[in-house]
Amino acid sequence: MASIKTLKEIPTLTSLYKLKHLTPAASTVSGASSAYNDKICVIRTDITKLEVDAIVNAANESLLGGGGVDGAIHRAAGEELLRECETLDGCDTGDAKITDGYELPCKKVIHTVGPVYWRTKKHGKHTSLLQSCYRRSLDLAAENDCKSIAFSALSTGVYGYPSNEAAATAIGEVKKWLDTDEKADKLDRIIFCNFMEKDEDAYYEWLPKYFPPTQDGEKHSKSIEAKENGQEEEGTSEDKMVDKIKSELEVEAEDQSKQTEAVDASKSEETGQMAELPDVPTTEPGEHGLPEAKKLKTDHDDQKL
Ligand code: AR6
Repeated sequence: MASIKTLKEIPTLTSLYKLKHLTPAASTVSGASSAYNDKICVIRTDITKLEVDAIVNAANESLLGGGGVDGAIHRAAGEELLRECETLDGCDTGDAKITDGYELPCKKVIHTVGPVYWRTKKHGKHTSLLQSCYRRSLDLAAENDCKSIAFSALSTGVYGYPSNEAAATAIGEVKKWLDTDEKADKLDRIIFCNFMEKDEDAYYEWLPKYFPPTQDGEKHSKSIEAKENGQEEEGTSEDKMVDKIKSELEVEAEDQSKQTEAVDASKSEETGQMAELPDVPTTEPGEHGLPEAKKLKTDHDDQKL
């Protein structure tokens, strides 16, 4: 069962570059910057276990719960969340609304409604609607004094948005938001919380294109490499923090390798509602120990969910 993760246990891009889990991209997008590498995080875990200020739910227009991450959030938050959602009068696709977190470890839940891919693509609206979900959620977090926000991979489950396209859009919009006015100062951490390997892969591909490592990060990578080669050197407190995350991730990866139970990839609770459903996780979150950092060791790469 996944345990509660505090901010300290969620690695930033800076840490991931130092650990060499994240590798620099061959080419970057125009305007790429490492300025936010201490703010942006990526993790693969159950979002209901994150002790952050706000988590972002991939809801539907009714806001009255559903399957996927929405179902997991409602189950973990308890009945009171539904009671508050009933007062909100639904939510348009591309918009977002905020509630308390109730029994969740986070303070607030931001409910946003992502686009149904194949329906909105017909009208060329899929990208702008997904961008709007990220922008509105970030605005709501900032307006409500939330300093840390964790996004689920909006629309990539039942709503069928291809993971690669969704990750590029999400990362691009977050960067644009951070680059606007003084908005970057309003949030300390923005976490991309994935659940499926396909989404994690997409983020690992796109994050380095928007947020490349710094020169300093490269220097740290070399110092870790030197340590691994037995060349001891005085460790800074930052190095110690990286070492701590590294050993935690190694334990988790080891647990994962021992785990024989496969994730039940049966259809979501909404299969009756939508045709051509993509492969979405429906296992009760926490029933299986998803690895928080599959990227730690390549010997797990063939271990598909
Ligand atoms: N923690 C983090 N991510 C999760 C979790 C979890 N516990 N469970 C699933 N995901 P989906 P959508 C990921 O289908 O595509 C609901 O029924 C999942 O792997 O939850 O926006 C709503 O009520 C995927 O990457 O949301 C709507 O009707 C991501 O969450 C509809 O589904 C989103 O998958 C919304 O569809």
